Amino acid sequence: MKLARVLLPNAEVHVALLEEASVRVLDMTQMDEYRKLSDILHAPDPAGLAKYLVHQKIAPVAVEEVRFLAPVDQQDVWAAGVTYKRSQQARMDESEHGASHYDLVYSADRPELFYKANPSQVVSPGEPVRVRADSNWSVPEPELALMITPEMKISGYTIGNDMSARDIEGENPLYLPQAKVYNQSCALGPVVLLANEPISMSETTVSLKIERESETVFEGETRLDQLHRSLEELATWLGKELDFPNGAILLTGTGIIPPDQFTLQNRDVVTIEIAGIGSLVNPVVKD
Ligand code: DO4
Ligand code: MG
Repeated sequence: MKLARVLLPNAEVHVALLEEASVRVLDMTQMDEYRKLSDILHAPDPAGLAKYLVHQKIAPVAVEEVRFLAPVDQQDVWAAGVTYKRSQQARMDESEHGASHYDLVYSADRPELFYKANPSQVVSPGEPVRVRADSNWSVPEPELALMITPEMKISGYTIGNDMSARDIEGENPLYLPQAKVYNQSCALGPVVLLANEPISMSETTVSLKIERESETVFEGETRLDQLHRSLEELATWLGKELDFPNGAILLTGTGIIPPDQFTLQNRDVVTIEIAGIGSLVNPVVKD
């Protein structure tokens, strides 16, 4: 089952359940404790609750008529790094001084986890992601994102774009927060696939397409089984010694990196597709 935050043609924002070609609005006025998408995601049985909350007085709305919004309420967004071999190699190549850190963290017990965004830095599908004005080498990072409850349980999956300035990070690993955290540096959506059924790591593909003036300038694909750590392991490490009363969203790392000579340009269009979840499409802005 898939849930989403949607903007309806009447300009109202609702939580909705996705059906084949339409969405069903949920009645979030019935129970005080369930007002937001994250309230449902943090409930013991999100799928059962969502079915129960389907609004009986609002007819299904065609998918083409709604705009999907980033599925984030008050959660902080975190990210894991160097979880795929491809990422380990790319970091070592781009790094001027700190290559061995990436090598070590790939196989260490403790993963690399970093703060990525608060909800105000996250953009929705269709909204522009940004390249920093002081970066000349930036890429999108297509990542499976975990929706995590305050008890650190994975309740759903969405698609994330961990926009990254490779030149800033490469100059000095201590610049990582500036390479990763800035306005419009993270896109999420369009929907949350509930985790009541486990995601197939061996069958789920992640793909990235970058278009420039309607021409494809980069395409790549990986599979979740190329991820070097389990999803539960990443969520557990995030929750060690840190509470998330509003839940958290955790990007799980990238397994696709364009060649070193590639950088995003103003007006490029980034499409990230994760099989079984959907496609996250964002234009790029660089000013
Ligand atoms: O170590 C830098 C960040 C790596 C990252 O974001 C990734 O592997 O996805
Ligand atoms: Mg990343």
